[in-house]
Amino acid sequence: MGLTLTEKILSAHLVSGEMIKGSEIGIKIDQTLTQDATGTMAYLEFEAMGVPRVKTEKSVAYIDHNTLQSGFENADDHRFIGSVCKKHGIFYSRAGNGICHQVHLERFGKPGKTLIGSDSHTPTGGGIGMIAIGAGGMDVAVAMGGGTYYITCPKVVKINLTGKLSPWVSAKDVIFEVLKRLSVKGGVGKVMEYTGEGVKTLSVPERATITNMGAELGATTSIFPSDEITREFLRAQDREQDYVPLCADSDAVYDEEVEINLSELVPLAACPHSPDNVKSVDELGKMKIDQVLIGSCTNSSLLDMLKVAHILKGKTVNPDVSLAIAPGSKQVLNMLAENGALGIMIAAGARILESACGPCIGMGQSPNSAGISLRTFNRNFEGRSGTKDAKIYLVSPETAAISAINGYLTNPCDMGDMPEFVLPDKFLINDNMVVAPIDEKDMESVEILRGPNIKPFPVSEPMKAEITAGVSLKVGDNITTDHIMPAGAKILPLRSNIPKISEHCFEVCDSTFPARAKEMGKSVIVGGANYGQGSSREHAALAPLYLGVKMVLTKSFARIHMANLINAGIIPAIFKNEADYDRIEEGDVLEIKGVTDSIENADTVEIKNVTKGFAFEAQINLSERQRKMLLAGGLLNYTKNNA
Ligand code: MIC
Ligand code: SF4
Repeated sequence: MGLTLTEKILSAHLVSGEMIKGSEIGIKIDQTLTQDATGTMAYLEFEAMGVPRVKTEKSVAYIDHNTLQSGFENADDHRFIGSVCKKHGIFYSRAGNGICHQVHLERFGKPGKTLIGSDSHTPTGGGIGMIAIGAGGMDVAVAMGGGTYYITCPKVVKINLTGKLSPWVSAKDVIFEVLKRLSVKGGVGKVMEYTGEGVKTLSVPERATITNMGAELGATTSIFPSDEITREFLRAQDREQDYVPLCADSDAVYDEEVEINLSELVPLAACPHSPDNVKSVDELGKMKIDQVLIGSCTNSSLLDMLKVAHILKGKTVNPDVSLAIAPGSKQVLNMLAENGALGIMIAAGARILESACGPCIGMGQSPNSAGISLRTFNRNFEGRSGTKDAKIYLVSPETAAISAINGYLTNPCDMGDMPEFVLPDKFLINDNMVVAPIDEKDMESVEILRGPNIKPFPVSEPMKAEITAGVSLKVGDNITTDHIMPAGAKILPLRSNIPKISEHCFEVCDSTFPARAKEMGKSVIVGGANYGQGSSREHAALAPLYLGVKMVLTKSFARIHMANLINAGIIPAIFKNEADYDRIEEGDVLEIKGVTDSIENADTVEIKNVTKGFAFEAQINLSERQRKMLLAGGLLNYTKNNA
């Protein structure tokens, strides 16, 4: 029986477990990446492990999220991360060099390698045939120290591409189509593997747009084969030596199959407030818009920007619209400056932003009240833009650019013929903003520079035999980590300070939660299905931990968040009977006896609702290792116990 590409790479990196779908496997990690909003915590955790030099083939720290610097906090974090890099053998991509996923694809990713990153869009690397997975900071810290990374051995979904995209239809529309069909929880426990004749019609940046936004499916990752197009891309990046041809066996067996005929796709948009709320641009009609933002790790490649410049050429941004553009990397921005495309954008009236995440994570450019904003980004969760009542529509760069000119949502296909956009034979290569690791002998004397906002992270205690705790919060389905631990310009600077940031925990749902949870001392959060979808931020587990949350009880969890809860020592429990969700209210007192026994030996725990006077069961379907971790009080205690 032939193997899928996913199975080939995973089994080549397997260090524990067996390749049995649904069981836990441990894999060796070749590369890691961090960004600054999750990086400070990840490096504090790495320091706590006491490993002098990273043991990966390559670890890179990017500064791209917290670049607004409205106070000293972010700059202090950058300085801290820079000094950790110097001391521990990590490449340091300075602020201004670009968004982690874009730069990693350009300069560091390698087909066939494994990469984990403390950012959920790490699967961008699947665009060049990597197994690239988003993870919590603590998992990345362990991998940097040479430790194994654990995942559930995924099912593999074949996404068979046929045909060819019509002019002005974009890679973004491909992933919208997948999201429309599978939903934001359709990918949990699965890898999306793209194959078929249509693959060779897509360039590397287009493939990367698709794998990047596969994160929105909840998938473990997404991957394309590494083929001649990958070779061309790497050659143009002066990295042909990193190329290896990789694909699935012709008789590979997949768990599920999805057919997409690229020729049949039309421009699509994800409507508020979820990336899977997909409609066609035509269906939405000529909606008047207030803002257009082009950029983010999904759509900020040179190819995207060249298309945008072509559309803007000789035009002026509509007087009722604000258009801002953030090229994804210094390489992209520099090339746009050299080939004249940047001049075209400026002349049209675009507001050029630095190469960073910026408005994608609410760092500036919040829309006006009830504003309608078209964005080429990957997430449109409520409030993420910084304006609670804004309506965010996710669209392709082509749709965004033409709409910015017209002032209303426009189908780019109305533009008629499309010129051929080709990637250059050679990208502009200048890695001067990446600080390489220093000589091993000089590393020890490096001083770590800590700012006053950098506080120690909370560590859980070993699990107690009995938990009696009140329900401090009850929420519904599809709660994102942007609900649990919001980002944005005001809160992101607190990422290194868990006591402070926890005051904003669940602010979007119920601003009284932090005080209540603290007052209760110990508490349980009750949630619906797909709890914790979205980002990899472990702050969404560390802040609840700090506030005394002992268990999160839901209908189901998103992958990264569930791992982060276990790493933090919080029990992720799932209602055995979903109807019990309706029988619990905020304020109810829950009693769980024999917690340690159940975690050690059973797949369920019995929970008594003392207030309402009934008992019910919750599942704790965990691996041996996860059970031990919970008993020890989280990954750090567990690692120390085992050292
Ligand atoms: C996001 O897009 O939500 C982020 C900000 O990049 C997060 C990471 C974070 O919260 O720092 C992610 O995707 O993991
Ligand atoms: Fe940055 Fe946005 Fe990409 Fe997250 S999704 S890494 S915030 S650009």
